Amino acid sequence: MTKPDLLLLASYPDPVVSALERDFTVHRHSEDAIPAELAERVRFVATGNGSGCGRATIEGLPRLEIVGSFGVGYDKVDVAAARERGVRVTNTPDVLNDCVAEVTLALMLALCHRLPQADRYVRDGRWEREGDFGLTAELTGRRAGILGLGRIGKEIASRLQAFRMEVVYHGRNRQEHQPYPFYADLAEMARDVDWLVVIAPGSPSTRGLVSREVLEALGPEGHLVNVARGSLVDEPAMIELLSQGRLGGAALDVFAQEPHVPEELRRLENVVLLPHQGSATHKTRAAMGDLVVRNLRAHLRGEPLLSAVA
Ligand code: NAP
Ligand code: 8YV
Repeated sequence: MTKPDLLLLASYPDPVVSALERDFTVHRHSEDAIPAELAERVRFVATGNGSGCGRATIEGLPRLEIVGSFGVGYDKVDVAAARERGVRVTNTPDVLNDCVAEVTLALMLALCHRLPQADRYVRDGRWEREGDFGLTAELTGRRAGILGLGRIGKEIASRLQAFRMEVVYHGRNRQEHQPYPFYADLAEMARDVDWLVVIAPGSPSTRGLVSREVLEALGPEGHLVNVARGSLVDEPAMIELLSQGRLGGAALDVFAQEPHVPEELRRLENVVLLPHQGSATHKTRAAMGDLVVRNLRAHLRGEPLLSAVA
């Protein structure tokens, strides 16, 4: 029996492509180079992992039924365009919560204890030549404010508590049954915390939420952690304030124009920078890939989707 065509718009790990190939004939193309004859007949799209599926693509695939996206954040998929056409969209929630929470703590520990600098100090032979590295700060007893106490935010919160940090949070809604104090105003929370941890979705409603005002409220003793999306933070203001010592430090996994990271930011000593590694472990990426495949396969078989956003 012929397998249905699937348009793969992203770079997927090889085992995930192999799993897709069990049920589909996989065609790899970028959004701007989809062959016309394939566009006419394709019903399945797989994307994510840095790629998206924009309105023009959705509107250019007349038989499209479903877009499976690799990642919990689906800000590069035009969900409104999909809904208008009755196209289903799936993402990969939950399977990456532990990994992203772990990387968040790793970033915070690295920034606080200056681990990258201390490692470089040993490698460069400076310990032997110049003596001790110097003293750093610690997380214990400090207060962290979480912007976005969702699936991942809650896992971060419990790990911060294991470090005996005080946790508060901001979101659009106060959540019942959460032990953490809620702030309705983000700038007010930023003023009151030592660490601001950003883990809300990238969307029109969160764009620029971590504004100059919020960063100034966080202040010279404050630290920003962004594991969400670069779009949430006013990046030029952040770089300016970090350079002037008006923001204490930043630990960043995500940036406004990935993979571009501004030179000025890369030169700063009070930052730790990761290349969007939040979910990048063998175990978690395999689980994410598996969920993409199971969603697409479920649709093919007329079964309920496992994690639909549209
Ligand atoms: P989630 O469960 O949907 O949680 C999102 C949280 O953000 C909710 O608590 C929500 O609370 C809050 N929120 C949404 N819109 C908001 C707004 N306009 N203002 C303030 N708070 C808002 O999502 P998740 O699974 O935890 O994932 C969160 C995001 O992390 C993803 O969308 C993705 O962008 C990012 N992420 C990054 C990596 C990485 O590799 N760095 C990995 C995974 C995920 P309210 O509804 O009460 O506002
Ligand atoms: C991944 C992510 O980097 O799930 C998300 O929203 O940002 C990360 O898990 C990405 O989606 C796949 O590379």
